[in-house]
Amino acid sequence: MLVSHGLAGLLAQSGLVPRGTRVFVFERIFAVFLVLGTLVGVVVIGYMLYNAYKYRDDGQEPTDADRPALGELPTGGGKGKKLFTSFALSAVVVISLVAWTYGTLLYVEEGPSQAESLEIDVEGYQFGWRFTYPNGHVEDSTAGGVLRVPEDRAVRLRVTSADVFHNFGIPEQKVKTDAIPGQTSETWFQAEETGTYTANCYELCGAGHSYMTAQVVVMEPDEYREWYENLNESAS
Ligand SMILES: [Cu+2]
Repeated sequence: MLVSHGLAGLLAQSGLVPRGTRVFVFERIFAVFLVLGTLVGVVVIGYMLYNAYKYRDDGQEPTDADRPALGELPTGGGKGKKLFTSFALSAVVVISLVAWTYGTLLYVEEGPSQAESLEIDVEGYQFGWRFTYPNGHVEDSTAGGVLRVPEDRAVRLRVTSADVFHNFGIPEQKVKTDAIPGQTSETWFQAEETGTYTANCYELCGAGHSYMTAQVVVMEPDEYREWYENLNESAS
């Protein structure tokens, strides 16, 4: 654990770990796995086809020299060099991928600092979502309320539930976390574009589960500030 933490720390400093919104980070992870997976696939399948062709049936009877003797380990040619090289290469690829993904996900888990983010409490209930802003303003999805957030600003969500297990997620923002009664799960996201997104419940929670959606409206920062300040005035 200590070793992997140290490794992750080193990776974080090296600049190899992608930093940005969740959407950016998860897209980067997908791209890295896709490219490496394709590369490994091409090498493995290519080498297999090459050997299938090289050692194809030429119509001749195999001689005893072609067969391994009893107790002899097939070395794969080159006195085990090939075997060792392929094993070492796979180990390097797998270990680097694990370390890199671990470092990247540590960053995603941690998220931006509290000082620079907007905190919103999210409470799930059968069957809707309640959003509470720092000034005490409440938006309730079953009463037509929406989750309003500013563009380009980190939003920290403190998610809980009033009754049964729910799970809050906004697929377009690559954010999803448990909503459990008596417990608070923290997560974050940062929307890069204004627009309307949909939040869903991802834990089968009863007959109205599939209707347990909420709109997420990402606004221009100025527009958002105006909306938020007007709330303050009408509340006081
Ligand atoms: Cu639910």
